[in-house]
Amino acid sequence: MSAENFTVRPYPEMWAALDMDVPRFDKARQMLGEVYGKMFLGQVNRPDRMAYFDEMIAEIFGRRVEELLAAKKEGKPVVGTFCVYIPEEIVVAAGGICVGLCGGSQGSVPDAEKVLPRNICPMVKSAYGFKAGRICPYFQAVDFVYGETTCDAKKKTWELLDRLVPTHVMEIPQMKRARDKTLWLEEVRDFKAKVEEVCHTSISANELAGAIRVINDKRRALQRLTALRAASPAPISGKDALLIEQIAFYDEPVRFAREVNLLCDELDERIGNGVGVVPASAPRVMVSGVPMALPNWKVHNLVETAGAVVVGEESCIGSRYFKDLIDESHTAMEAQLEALTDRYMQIDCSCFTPNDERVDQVLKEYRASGAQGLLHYSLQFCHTYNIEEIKIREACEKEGIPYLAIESDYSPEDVGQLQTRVEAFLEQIRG
Ligand code: BJ8
Repeated sequence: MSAENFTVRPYPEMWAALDMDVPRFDKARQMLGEVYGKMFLGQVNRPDRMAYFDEMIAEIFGRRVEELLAAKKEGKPVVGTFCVYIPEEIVVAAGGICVGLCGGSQGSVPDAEKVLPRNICPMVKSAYGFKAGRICPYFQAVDFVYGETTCDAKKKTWELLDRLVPTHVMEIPQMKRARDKTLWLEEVRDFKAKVEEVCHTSISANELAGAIRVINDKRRALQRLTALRAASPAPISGKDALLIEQIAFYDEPVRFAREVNLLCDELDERIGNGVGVVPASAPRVMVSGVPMALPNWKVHNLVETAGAVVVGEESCIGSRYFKDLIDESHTAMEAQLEALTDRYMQIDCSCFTPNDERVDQVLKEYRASGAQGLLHYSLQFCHTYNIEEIKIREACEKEGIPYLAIESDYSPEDVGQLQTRVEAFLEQIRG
C-alpha cells in the first residue's frame, strides 16, 4: 500500500442499516484515509509487519464492524467503554466483545457542543458527538455502553448519553484505602451481574479464567513491544507504536496479540541487525499524560516530523493499559474477582488522590525507555492531568530530565505554535 492509494474502505449499506448519517460519515472516512496515508505510509523503513495494522485501519469502518454484528447475531454482547478501569475480562468471559469508544477527533466535537458546554475535555465531547451525530459505526453497533465516574466531565455526560444509548456507570473510587478497594470490588461484582443480566448468561470461573488469560496475553504482547522500543536505534516509530496501542481497544484480542508478537519477532531481528527507523543520534522522547484516542496522532506527529522518535507512552492508550497483569493462579470466582480488583486498583489515573505512584511510574518508564526528554501532554480542561503535571515537572527538574508540557485540544489551530515549542525542546535535548 502506498501513501497515495491508501483508502479506508466504504460500507455504505451496512452504515445505512446502522442508522448512520452516511453522506457525512463517508466524507470523514475519505479524510481519515488521506491523513493516514500521508502520516503513516510516508514513513521510511517501516517494519513489514505493520501491514496488518494498516489493514486494520483500511477496514476500521468495515470488516471489524461486521465481526461485531456477526457476534451480536449469535447473541453475544457488544459493549462500549471509555476508560481502562472497565474490566473487559468480564465481557470477554461472557462471550462478548468490548470496544473502546473514546473520541479522538475534532470532527465530532461540534455535534457535542450543540448540547454540552464548550469548555470541557475534547475527548468527552468527541465521544458524545460521535453518538449524537450518528457518525461512528461502533457506537451504533454496541448493545450498551459502560461509563465511569473518573472525572466530572465524563460522569455528567453519561447522564445525557443515556438518552441516546443505554449507559451504565461504574463508580470508581477516588482514593486507594482499604475501604475504597472494598467499594471497587463491589462495583466489579455489580458490573459482572449487569453484564450477566443484559446478556442472559452466567459467567463461570472457568470462563473468567480463560478471559483473564486472553487479555493478559494481549497485555504481555504490548509489554514486549514497549521493551523493544528501548533499543537504539529505535526499531519502530512512536506513531506506529501508538497506532498499535489504539487498535488494542477494538481488535479481536487473540488475533491482535498474535500480530503484535509477530511484529515483535521482526523488531527483534531489526535490533540484531542494527536497523532502525531513525538514526541512533535522533533525540528520544517519552510522552506522558492523557490518553490519545484514535485518530489523535497530533503530538507524535509533531515530535517525529521534527526528526525525533517517541519511545514510550505513559498513558491509558499506552503503558497504563498494559503494565499490570491479573494473577492467573486462581480457580474460584471470588478469588478471581479479588485478583482482578487488585490489578485494576493499580491503575494510576490522575483522578486519584494522592497519586504519587504515577510520578514514580513515569520515572521508572522514562529510565527503561532510554528517553532523553519527557513531554507531558494534557487535554484542555482536564483538571486532574493539568494539575498533576506540576508534580511530574518537579520530579523531572529534580532528576535533570529535559521537560516540556503541552496542553492542547483536537483542533489544528495550535499546531504552528506547538511545533516551535517542540523544536526548541528537541534543541535542548540535542544540547
Ligand atoms: S483511567 S486517564 S481512561 S479516566 S482526559 S476524560 S480524565 S477530563 S481519560 Fe482516562 Fe480512565 Fe483515567 Fe485512563 Fe476526564 Fe481528563 Fe478528559 Fe480523561
